[in-house]
Amino acid sequence: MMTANEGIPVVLIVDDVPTNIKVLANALRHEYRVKVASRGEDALRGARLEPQPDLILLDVMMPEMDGYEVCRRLKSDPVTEFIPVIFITARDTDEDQELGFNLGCVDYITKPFSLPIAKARIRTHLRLKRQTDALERLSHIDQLTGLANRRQLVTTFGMEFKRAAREGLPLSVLIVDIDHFKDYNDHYGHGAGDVCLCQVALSLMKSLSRPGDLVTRYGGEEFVVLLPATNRADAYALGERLRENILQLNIPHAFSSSAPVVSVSIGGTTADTLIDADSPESLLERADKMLYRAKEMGRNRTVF
Ligand code: GH3
Ligand code: MG
Ligand code: MG
Ligand code: MG
Repeated sequence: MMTANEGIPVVLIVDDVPTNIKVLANALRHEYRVKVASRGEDALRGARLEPQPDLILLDVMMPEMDGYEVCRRLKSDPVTEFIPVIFITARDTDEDQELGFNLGCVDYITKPFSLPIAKARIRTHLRLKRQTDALERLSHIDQLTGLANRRQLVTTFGMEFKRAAREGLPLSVLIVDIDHFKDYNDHYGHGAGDVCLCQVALSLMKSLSRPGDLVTRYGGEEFVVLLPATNRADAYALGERLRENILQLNIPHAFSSSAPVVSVSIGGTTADTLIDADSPESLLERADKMLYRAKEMGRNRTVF
């Protein structure tokens, strides 16, 4: 997955002829951040390096690796596959252009070309890229709390699960559920309920310290915390810390039987080494069973 650039778009120009690069770079550098490469290998490297390009202008005829091959490799690398490519080339037959589009380019500009028209097409594709990035970001974020959402959890959990299996590392999961939240809504109002959800979300986020940890809003008043490379003892201790930090928010909840303030129950599970029968779903099920037990035992506690 690639990270989107904030602010000025980054354009990578790839051409083996320095004057060609100069012409394009001069035309674009006032509007964009320009990166250049004169060889296919350098282009592939430059496409992976931060800041990643938002658009690649790709010459076809180059010694060693030609532009078509560069495009093929960009599109088969998950890190670069979504960067739009525009060919700019003297290879102008229908077959050439068809090949270019089949390889996944978004546009094909034949030389000689009109600079204003090329710039207009570049602008169009950068606008589309910005819109796609914005939608991509939104699709993984919960609107109310700003946390990652369930869709993001599914993606990340799948990746972390595979990684844990490959590297033989433990993987822990927590489900955090607000206690008596229906009563909270009923007595304080839905608006106050929303504010409470945001405060709990922020507390969870702030309580996690490792960059690999992920906290997501899983559903209404339920949050799932994914803890890669974390053993049972550490995951339990973290659960207790999350729970205590939420208690300490001191959000009054006069209608809760577990505490006079908003509290959470946490169900957790750890796969020390993953076995064949395990899956992200089975781990979540186990955590959910533990959550149920925590509720039964009186809430405001962490159960593994
Ligand atoms: P328990 O202690 O057993 O978890 O009880 P509970 O009342 O928290 O559980 P229940 O599942 O009965 O109720 C969950 C409540 O969460 C009901 C629903 O109205 C509320 N809720 C879910 N999503 C939102 C939301 O986005 N905003 C607000 N304000 N409330 C929400
Ligand atoms: Mg060339
Ligand atoms: Mg619930
Ligand atoms: Mg609840």
